[in-house]
Amino acid sequence: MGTIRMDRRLFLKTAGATAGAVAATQVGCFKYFKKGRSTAADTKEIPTTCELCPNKCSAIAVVEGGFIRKLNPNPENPKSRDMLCARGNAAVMQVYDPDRIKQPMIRVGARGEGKWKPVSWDEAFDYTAKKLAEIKEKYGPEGTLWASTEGFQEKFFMNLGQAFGSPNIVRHPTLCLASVNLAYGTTFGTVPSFDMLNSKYVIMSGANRFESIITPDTMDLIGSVMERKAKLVYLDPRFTVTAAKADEWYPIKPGSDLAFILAMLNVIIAEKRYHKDFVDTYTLGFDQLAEHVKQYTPEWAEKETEIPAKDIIRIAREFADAGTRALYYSGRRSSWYQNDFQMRRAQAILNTIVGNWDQMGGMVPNASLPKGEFLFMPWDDPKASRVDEVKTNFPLAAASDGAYLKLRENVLSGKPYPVKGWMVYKQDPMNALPDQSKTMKMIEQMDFIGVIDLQMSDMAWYADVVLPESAYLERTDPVEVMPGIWPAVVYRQQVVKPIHDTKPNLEIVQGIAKRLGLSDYFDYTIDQWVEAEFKDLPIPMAAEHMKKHGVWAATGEAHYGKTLTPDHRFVTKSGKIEIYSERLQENGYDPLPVYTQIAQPPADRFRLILGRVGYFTHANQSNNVWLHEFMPENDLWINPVPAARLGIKHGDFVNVSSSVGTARIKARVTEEIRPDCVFMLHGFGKKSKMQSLVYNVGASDAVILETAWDKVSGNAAFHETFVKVSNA
Ligand SMILES: Nc1nc2c(c(=O)[nH]1)N[C@H]1C(S)=C(S)[C@@H](COP(=O)(O)OP(=O)(O)OC[C@H]3O[C@@H](n4cnc5c(=O)[nH]c(N)nc54)[C@H](O)[C@@H]3O)O[C@H]1N2
Ligand SMILES: Nc1nc2c(c(=O)[nH]1)N[C@H]1C(S)=C(S)[C@@H](COP(=O)(O)OP(=O)(O)OC[C@H]3O[C@@H](n4cnc5c(=O)[nH]c(N)nc54)[C@H](O)[C@@H]3O)O[C@H]1N2
Ligand code: SF4
Ligand SMILES: [Mo]
Repeated sequence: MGTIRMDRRLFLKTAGATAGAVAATQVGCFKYFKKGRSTAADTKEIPTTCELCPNKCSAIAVVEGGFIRKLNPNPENPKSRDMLCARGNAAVMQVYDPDRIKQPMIRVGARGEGKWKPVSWDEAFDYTAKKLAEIKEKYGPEGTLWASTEGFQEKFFMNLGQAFGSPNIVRHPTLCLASVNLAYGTTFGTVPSFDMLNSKYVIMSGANRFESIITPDTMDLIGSVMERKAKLVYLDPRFTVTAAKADEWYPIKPGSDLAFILAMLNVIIAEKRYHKDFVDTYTLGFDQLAEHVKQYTPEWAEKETEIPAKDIIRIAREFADAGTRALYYSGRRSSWYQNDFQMRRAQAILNTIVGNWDQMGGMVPNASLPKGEFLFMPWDDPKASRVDEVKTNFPLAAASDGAYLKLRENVLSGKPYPVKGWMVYKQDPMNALPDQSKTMKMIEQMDFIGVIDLQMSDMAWYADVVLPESAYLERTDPVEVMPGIWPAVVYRQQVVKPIHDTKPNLEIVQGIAKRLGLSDYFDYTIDQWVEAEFKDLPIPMAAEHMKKHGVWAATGEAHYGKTLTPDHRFVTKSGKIEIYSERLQENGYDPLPVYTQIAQPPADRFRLILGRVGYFTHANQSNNVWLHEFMPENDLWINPVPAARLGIKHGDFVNVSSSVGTARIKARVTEEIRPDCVFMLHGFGKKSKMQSLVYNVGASDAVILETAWDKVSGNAAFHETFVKVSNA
């Protein structure tokens, strides 16, 4: 089954277009294609950069008669490795989506009633600025919240929040990768890349790379694992596509990966299979580690993980024998459990003791490339401190990103001060945060909500004003450096003119800024910004090159071992790789990863776990007509044993309920999941009627997920919710 799914799901360099031809006729989008039919003479190929997920692959748009006919991968980008995934192909339908927001709109009915007045941009800007100014007058600039997710134009939005004077910029990392970044950062002083292409032995906790696409890791894993140059050991309570392709798959007991890693450390140290020279030269605290892991035997770990001790011992030996070419892959979405930080720290330590740091086939510190900067007028620092009190709650976390779930608690309690305005860019907090009813309460207590999006997300549906951004294929964005083992600079240029009355984010920001008297801070055009960035690229005729190629990467081999000189100072307190962390200890955390068993579901409940498929990004591509065809509705994975006990048959509707909500969804009875868990995909059960394909279809997990976070990083802990399942 995994193989069949794999064929359909992944790397559909052409399948996106094929699927699209069918879907487009079905939903009446065909007019865009017919209207645009033209002769080959006016066919243009314009390089750009995909914005459908965080990877930013390089693409080449084929434009005929002013219409985008298709997107091709751009082979010049070493990060995307000549690949455009199904979503990347379907970006065409982001432009021609009949459900797109086609002009600015102001709410006229009650929030969520769906009554909108189309307005001019002047009216939308006047209204937004008036509301923000009223809040500033009453509560100070800190009474506003600026929430956004990564994207090349995100910086302009954050800059507006800062120029306005708000300390409350909150970004997506504490819903995503904050704990893994903090764990590797604490250990090495930086977050490395993983040289999967050259690795000989890869272990993955979750990190479903054959579906949750991260470039270049996904393609490199195909190169190494599928061609059997590397062995892949995969731990996941579900049988994912990655499990299907792995050499060994263990349906690990959820939340016990730390026990598995600690037992591997135990074996490798007890059998003296670690890299002694590396440990002696570059690390701090190995002796304390050796003492600490004595208690974590494979036999003990077998009880925690349900992975046989003999396999843990064998895997530990094989891993250590692969030496500097062995990798315990970090994963990206580390918003799993309340002890996530320590699980990721243990991975980092395991990688350290086999000496894979800065080695071919190991963890490699990222290389970067220089680029110029546009110098704009700076603003004063905000006077108030953050509403989420990051510095006191999570002293080691990246304060500039905020801590979203703690922030929501504080906004709801009105302490330390009231927040009454919420600006949102490229984010759907209604679906990205757990416990939708809490997010609804937060919405209800806001005096004003403004959303900048392309489509009527659930968040936009509850907003007061909706400011439609042009799709990435309709705009020019800032130049970005993609650090990595093979770093690249990428450029996104306008492929077609906006087909509706939309604007790029910079112009939306400028429209609001002007009315707030903040124009001086945004006194530039996107072309001036981009020209300044081109300036320091170390290539002749940089602007011409980037416009023609869309990407520039240094040629030649990767350079390993740059940090492997005994006098190299790592950016840690001691200047060494910190196996034992005094910094953690000083801040009241365990200096070495200590195992504590996470809460387990009672017999009548299941743990709800999350993940992705290859053809949707988060909650936001399920309404894309080409992608929707792959999965028109989500379902609940449930193992046949508990399903039989509960009288649930494949295809039955079931109610899934937690302490915060209930969702109604179809059951998918499958052996591809452990009996103690259930799984559902994100992006369905939408409240927005302007997401016509997924409005009220399937269910949203955000309704049932409870609020919990990792103690060190503040990252959401999405896998701590227990649910009851019953026939609906
Ligand atoms: N197609 C696609 N690709 C994407 C994205 C997307 O939305 N769609 N999003 C991108 C982003 S922002 C991110 S953060 C990454 C996320 O990518 P990953 O870091 O790979 O994370 P997920 O796919 O969310 O979850 C990984 C797996 O963890 C498993 N799991 C759950 N609990 C446990 C446990 O206790 N132990 C173990 N070992 N496994 C467990 C789940 O079943 C799931 O299959 O993907 C990126 N790539
Ligand atoms: N239940 C649940 N919650 C999760 C996760 C999960 O797996 N399940 N995953 C977590 C993770 S890892 C992450 S990274 C976050 C992601 O959470 P979000 O950032 O909210 O994710 P998206 O759904 O990708 O995007 C939100 C909005 O951006 C809009 N958008 C897309 N492109 C553009 C653009 O060019 N301009 C503008 N203005 N808007 C655009 C989309 O239409 C969509 O409405 O969610 C986290 N929360
Ligand atoms: S992985 Fe797919 S969606 Fe993400 S940037 Fe690359 S092509 Fe676009
Ligand atoms: Mo993420």
